[in-house]
Amino acid sequence: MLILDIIILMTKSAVITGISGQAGSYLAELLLNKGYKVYGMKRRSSSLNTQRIDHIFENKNLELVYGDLSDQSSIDNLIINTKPDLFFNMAAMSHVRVSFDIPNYTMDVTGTGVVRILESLRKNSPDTHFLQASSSEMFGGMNEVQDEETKFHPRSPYAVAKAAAYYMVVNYREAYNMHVSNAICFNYESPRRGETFVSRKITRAATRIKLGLQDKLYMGNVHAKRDWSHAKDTVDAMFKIATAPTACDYVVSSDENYSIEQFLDKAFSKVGLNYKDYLEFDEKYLRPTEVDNLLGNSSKIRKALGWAPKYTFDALVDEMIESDLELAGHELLIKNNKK
Ligand code: G4F
Repeated sequence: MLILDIIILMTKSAVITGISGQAGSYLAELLLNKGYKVYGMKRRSSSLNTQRIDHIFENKNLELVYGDLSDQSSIDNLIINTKPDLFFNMAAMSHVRVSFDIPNYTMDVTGTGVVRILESLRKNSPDTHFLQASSSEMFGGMNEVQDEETKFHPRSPYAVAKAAAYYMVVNYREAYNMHVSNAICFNYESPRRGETFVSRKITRAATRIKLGLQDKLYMGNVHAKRDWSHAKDTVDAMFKIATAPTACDYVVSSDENYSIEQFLDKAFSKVGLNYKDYLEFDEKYLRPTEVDNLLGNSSKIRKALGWAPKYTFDALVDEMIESDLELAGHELLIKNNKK
């Protein structure tokens, strides 16, 4: 056997669905740095949506494969062809507000999509360790500190789909003794966060307003509270869960929460502005049922797997503002050059 063949046989491999998303891209970096061969599943789209992984595109250990959680054959092919050591499901229709407009699609992708993966793993690669990116949205209306014992009370089609997927993971673990786990992730943010989620919407607006590119910021309910982490800390927890000796479900949170208003205050203050001078209410951003208060207790993963977040809330907002100031600066340059 050639040395190259031995190296290939020894190299661990991982599949990431949703690799072009915020968390998928950080997870890909983490796994490549640890020497994994990474297969990223991405959806076909006529417009380019790989900006978050462009910087690792040339890495010979990264391979992108077209697939979709609504398409069983693409999942089967990926699993049969790769038989990965680890499988991370980061793909979903992940926008809570939008899930009220497209509930069937949300259920199919965010809920049933997970059944498709689990069934395929059971039949084709039962020793693969599987990690489901579950969501704190499943706690929904539970207005208490939330941990692994807290009851679910989902308040959106998205949260219902995530809860169904969560229980499916638990069932496959119990029924087939597979290494399948849930990371119950509270909100995770970063400069790579999509611009329609509240944190990035705020940091984009604060920096664009600062540079005169925008006048107002239209938002919905700013009184809800969220427990925010940096996406890098969250994917670090996911890796620890997937590679732990025993499969289990863990809350992944910062254990602190802040209202959207506090986020606004912090972000605008960092660029020397008062958010109250720019904030306008628009009811189109309200949800038929809101989740008022998310606050995690992550002591289980801290004790069992030694995980702890590295970023504070302040450092997270700082990094987002810094990055969006640079982006707004580019926008301004382009705008001025067009004149
Ligand atoms: O940023 P958001 O859209 O995130 P949400 O709904 O908490 O969900 C995110 O976190 C979950 C984990 O807990 C994930 F599972 C999920 O996929 C997603 O990543 O909204 C946060 C809060 C909500 O209370 C919302 O009503 O901000 C409030 N909000 C107020 N105005 C707004 C706006 N949200 C958005 N997106 N846009 C607004 O203009």
